[in-house]
Amino acid sequence: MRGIELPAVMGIVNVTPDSFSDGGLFLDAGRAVEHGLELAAAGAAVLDVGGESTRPGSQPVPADEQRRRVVPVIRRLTAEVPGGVAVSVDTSDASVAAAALEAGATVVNDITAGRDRAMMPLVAEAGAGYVFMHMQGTPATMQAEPHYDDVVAEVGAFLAERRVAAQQAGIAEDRLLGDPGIGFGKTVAHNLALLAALREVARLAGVPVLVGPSRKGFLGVIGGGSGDPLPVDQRDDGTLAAVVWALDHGASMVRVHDVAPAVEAVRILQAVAAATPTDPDPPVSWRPPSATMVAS
Ligand code: PMM
Repeated sequence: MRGIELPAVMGIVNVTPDSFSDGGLFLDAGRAVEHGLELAAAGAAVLDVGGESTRPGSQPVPADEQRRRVVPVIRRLTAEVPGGVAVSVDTSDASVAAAALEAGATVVNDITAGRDRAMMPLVAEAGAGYVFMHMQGTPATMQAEPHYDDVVAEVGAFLAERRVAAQQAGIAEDRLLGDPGIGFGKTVAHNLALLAALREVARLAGVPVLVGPSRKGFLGVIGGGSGDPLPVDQRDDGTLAAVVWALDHGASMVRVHDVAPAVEAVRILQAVAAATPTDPDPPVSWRPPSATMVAS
């Protein structure tokens, strides 16, 4: 896999009839490719091609149908993006991952972090990149009653354990990205706790972290204030807020539908960081004058 400078933006190309925010839009391979080319032109470093919706309540898509959806799109994207772009396949099925790698993908994005026992050995053998994500339950049931005693510690420990498993399977550490799995078996409060403690999650994971807040339900709930939750098509501003927060609190990659604003956010955060002086003599305390001092 070609090295990717971090932080970076992963653009979402869902070749599905029912993904929660763009279901049906890009089911046709030609339209999916066109969309992927647009995301690459907008600055995506990785294009994540998926043939199975994982929205809450969704049922698994058979492997042959996933392959039918993603393989032609991956083949064309890897051939047609000027200058090349890394393509990942969003699947938890090793046979789909194998076909995608064969078609030119160089990364596997596995939302189950290796529940298919063939997945990690396959990725190791191919020398591919591997995104492994935390999820409580399965997409069909995960939002029924998510429960954690300490969501940050539990998700962090899971990612640490899966990182070790990936390394033991032979995947090089510098090809791994961990993902706390925003919205996958998590309440609004769980998602917020994970974002708030993202640096700690990354520390526990022991590898760079990818975050995928794009258009997810918690943004609708919070963005809507005390009124109704915002519908999916009104969550892009909230997504950008979450992206900026994540990038500024330890995320190395963000997975989004709307790539251009996230790329702009990366540029601006990097420019501000580069301009931030390192103060040789920082103030150690500040005591506003008391009322009596001001009077005298
Ligand atoms: N979210 C979705 C699908 N795949 N993969 C990773 N690594 N992280 C995520 O947060 C994630 C994912 C669901 O969103 P979509 O249906 O809009 O793609």
